[in-house]
Amino acid sequence: MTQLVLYGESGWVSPWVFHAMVALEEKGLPYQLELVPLPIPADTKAMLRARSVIGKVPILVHGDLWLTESLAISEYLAETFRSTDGYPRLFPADLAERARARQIMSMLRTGWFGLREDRPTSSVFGVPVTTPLSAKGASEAAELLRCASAFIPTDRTQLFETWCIADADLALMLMRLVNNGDPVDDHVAAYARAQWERPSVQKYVAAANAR
Ligand SMILES: N[C@@H](CCC(=O)N[C@@H](CS)C(=O)NCC(=O)O)C(=O)O
Repeated sequence: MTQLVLYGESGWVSPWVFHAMVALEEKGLPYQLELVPLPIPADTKAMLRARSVIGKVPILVHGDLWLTESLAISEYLAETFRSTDGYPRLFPADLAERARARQIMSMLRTGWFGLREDRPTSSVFGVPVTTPLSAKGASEAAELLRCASAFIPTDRTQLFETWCIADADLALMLMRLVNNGDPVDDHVAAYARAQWERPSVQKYVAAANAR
């Protein structure tokens, strides 16, 4: 098999690298990890831009392909290492569920800046913060919890009958609240905690703890 390389970042706080790494882990694919510091030093940035155009991490390297954008990476992995060849799925088989998963991942990639600022990923993968949410953060948290409550069935700890990569992204966003002791409905908190126990997620968490 052509070697897969994942460029990540050495601070272990990127939700986008998290997404790409969980995707590789869930597929059960061997890959080499290359870590760059954030902000990316100018010479490394120039090298990455020369190869991937967008010099940001995550970058997946597969043969001649240098691919950025977390969603493009998971879709590439899903379409290259297919379930029909025995690889676990990343996206739901059902078209409506797949559309819903993409809707959620897209929603999580736009906005939420107040919540991100108040509850950065360093407070999920590192030390929790104790400062109260700002007005903007609180309003975004309420909207996130409204959406999550509607999307997550009360009798399940995943979005659909089978796990999908949107579960990892949604759980990470929710952990910004759960891990910092902000109020979260029981069934939504149970969902986030259950997702957090997945071996693919724990692989990232363990690496973050070891940094
Ligand atoms: N939309 C991109 C976001 C990638 C991104 O912003 N990566 C950040 C780390 S979290 C980065 O590489 N920053 C370095 C820089 O901007 O120079 C994705 O989904 O992968």
